[in-house]
Amino acid sequence: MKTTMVLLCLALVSWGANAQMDHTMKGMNELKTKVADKSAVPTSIMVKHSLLVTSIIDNYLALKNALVEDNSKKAASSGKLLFDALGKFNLSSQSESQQKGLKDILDDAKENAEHISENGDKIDHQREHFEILGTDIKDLIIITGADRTLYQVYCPMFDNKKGGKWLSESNEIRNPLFGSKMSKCGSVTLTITVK
Ligand SMILES: [Cu+2]
Repeated sequence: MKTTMVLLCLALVSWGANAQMDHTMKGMNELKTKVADKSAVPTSIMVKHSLLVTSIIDNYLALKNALVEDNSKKAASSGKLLFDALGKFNLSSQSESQQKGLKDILDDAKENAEHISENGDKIDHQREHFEILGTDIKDLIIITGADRTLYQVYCPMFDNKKGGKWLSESNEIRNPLFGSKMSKCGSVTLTITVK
């Protein structure tokens, strides 16, 4: 079963790549080169160094690893710790022009973390909120900076093949959106490095 799922996942990844190729065949050569480059090299961005989000990243990654292990109780307790860490973020440490955007991101992240903490018996529900949370945390660290290298990983199978992303401390794939059901589904789409 596991092997079938992994193969299905791989098949979809290559189907996606083929669809992209078909599209570019009809398009201009310039576009073709662009897409080819994109698929060959994962994009990377560099953010400033900051210790302001250390406990947010720590607890996000603990939550992620609990979901990798299919441990919904641990995910709930990490979700609570993450909720608290998000609440402690000092907005006044940031420039005034960034505070409004940051507040929106933090509010959204807190709501997702709260739902995860309150649904220790519903791992699928936790995973839905966790997927959205990954984008919040990425958006947050692009503004605030980070204290370590992070990888954004994409699995095309999540949510009836709409796909889903998360952040990881490692480029080795361990899938928190499916856990042991499809632990190897995913590929690094973005590397976030620290200046
Ligand atoms: Cu919910």
